[in-house]
Amino acid sequence: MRIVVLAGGIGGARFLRGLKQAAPDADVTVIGNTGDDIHLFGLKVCPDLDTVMYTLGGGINEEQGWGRADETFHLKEELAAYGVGPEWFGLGDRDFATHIVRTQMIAAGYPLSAVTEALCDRWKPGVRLLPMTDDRVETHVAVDVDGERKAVHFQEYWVRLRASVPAEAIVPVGAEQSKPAPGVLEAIAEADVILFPPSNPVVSIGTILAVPGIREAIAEAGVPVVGLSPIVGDAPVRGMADKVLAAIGVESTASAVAEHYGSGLLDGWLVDTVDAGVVERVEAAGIRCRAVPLMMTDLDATARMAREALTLAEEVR
Ligand code: GDP
Ligand code: FO1
Ligand code: CA
Repeated sequence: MRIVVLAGGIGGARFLRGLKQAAPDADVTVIGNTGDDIHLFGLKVCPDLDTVMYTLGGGINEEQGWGRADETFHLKEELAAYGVGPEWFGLGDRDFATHIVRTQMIAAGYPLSAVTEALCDRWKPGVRLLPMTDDRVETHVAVDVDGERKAVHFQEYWVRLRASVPAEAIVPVGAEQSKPAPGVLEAIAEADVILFPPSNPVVSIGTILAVPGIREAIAEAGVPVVGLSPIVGDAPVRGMADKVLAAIGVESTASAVAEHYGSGLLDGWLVDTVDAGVVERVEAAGIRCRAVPLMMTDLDATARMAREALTLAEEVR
């Protein structure tokens, strides 16, 4: 079975671990969000691709969900001693090596997709990890700081400001001119099922869908598209997805997110059992819906979620 998964960082990566346990023989292609990418200290950092690669490859800091296990921060401290920041972004020594290799290969002319493949040669994530595009796309957030409107990089909004200032717009800068990376449209066209893990609907999956051609390819693939809600009990399970949903005028409920994707894209939607009350509403929108436990508390629970998603895919096929 060929499965395509659109993934952000932590939510996507943890779900993929469960999917690999649930369907060990499946051929899984992950289309990763690169809108979170940021250039720091002259290096290209791809947080969501790295989170997927480290999580599936066994190098992730499990508690934090991003960055490397056994990490140290000597390089960051030395830079800070020179007054060189930003200090608000925690790049560790081990993680720095990834960004150095990536930046060096890009400077040598390799596209991000080839670089990602090379990095995965080391980590062996057990999935085919493709960036959504080889082109530069950067999510910016229009914020209001003391009555003044300005645009900040998504990482500055998320990590430095902790989404504490009102976001007025979320803009994937460069997306309109970007092209899907090699293999992305082919993987979608050849998929037997397409899954939206419980990733951020706006700045993870929304950004991937903003690459021209990807949304259309999914809608036209003619195979089941099933998603899992990142919103449980009217709030994100972790992070601040409610803030970016508000910025695009979508309520933080499991049903509103399903309706936001819409029946033109989604065939099936899983909500948590605490949200069983919205099943009827989602079905009225033309999307088959089931309420099942959706908390990724451990690998077995996550694998059960993946199995439920694949079962729902069979039902809507
Ligand atoms: P990010 O790039 O690191 O923010 O990760 P993603 O975009 O892939 O996923 C973020 C989303 O994962 C958040 O909106 C969370 O609500 C969701 N999430 C995290 N853990 C869980 C969980 O155990 N269950 C569900 N249903 N969603 C989760
Ligand atoms: N998230 C944080 O909340 N604080 C950090 O200092 C931080 C550093 C960081 C470094 C590398 C990396 O791959 C990810 C990192 N993240 C950090 C996570 C990440 O940038 C965001 O949580 C996601 O992009 C949000 O979608
Ligand atoms: Ca992310």
